[in-house]
Amino acid sequence: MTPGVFITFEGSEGCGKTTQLERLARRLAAIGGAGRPVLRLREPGGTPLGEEVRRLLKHTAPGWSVVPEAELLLFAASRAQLVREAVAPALAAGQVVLCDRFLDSTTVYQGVARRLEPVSVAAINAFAAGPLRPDVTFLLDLPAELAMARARRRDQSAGGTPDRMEQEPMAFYEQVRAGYLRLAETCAERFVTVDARLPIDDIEALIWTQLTARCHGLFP
Ligand code: Z5A
Repeated sequence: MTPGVFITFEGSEGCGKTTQLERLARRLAAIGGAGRPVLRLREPGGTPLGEEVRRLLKHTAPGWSVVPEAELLLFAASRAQLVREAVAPALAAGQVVLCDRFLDSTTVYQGVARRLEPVSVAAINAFAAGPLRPDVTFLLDLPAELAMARARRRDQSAGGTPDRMEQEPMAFYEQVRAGYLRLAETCAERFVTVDARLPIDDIEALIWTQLTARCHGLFP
């Protein structure tokens, strides 16, 4: 483990990552982070440059095309900045870093669902993130239709419309889900897969139990 603790949340759009990241941040705040400051980040984004890349990726001007290769490199650019500007310094200072998505998203969305060559995706991930990997990754697993329905309900109640990444056919999100489940099996030492159909409170409790067990007494 790094001096700090790096925790990431993964899963399809609408699976509840942000909800659980916020719940975990609150729990940690309630115990004063067990003496460690808590930093909340998201991908794409998390730095001024990354937030600009996020805007480009999600709200591409009408009529623009974004080829999968360009999309991959934009996600990687945001991550390269985030790792060096925010994640690595925070971990070196012993902080707890909570990140809404990280390089597993690229492995699955660009490598599996967009069908880019996995070897190239892995090489670009390695270039962007260097050797940094999360200590624990919570995968919130939800059938694609349920996940999209949740995301749609949330967008409608906030008066928003689907962004560029939310307009793929259902088969795309089914591939995302299958890709994540395979990746979690391959990297079983750091992945915790959670049934995201459970009530929010139950998922929160489960994540806390898993985290405290895995971090060997770091958090009481
Ligand atoms: N992407 C990529 O392709 N490659 C990459 O390398 C990276 C990202 C880093 C980022 O979108 C997009 O970029 C994403 C992947 C791609 N695109 N897609 N598709 P984003 O950051 O805007 O959004 P997101 O990360 O996909 O997730 P989200 O929409 O913010 O959803 P969420 O955080 O997982 O869910 P939530 O907001 O916490 O919950 C959604 C709703 O469900 C909300 O109303 C909650 O109250 C409700 N909810 C949450 N949990 C529950 C439970 N347990 N039961 C019932 N209802 C619940």
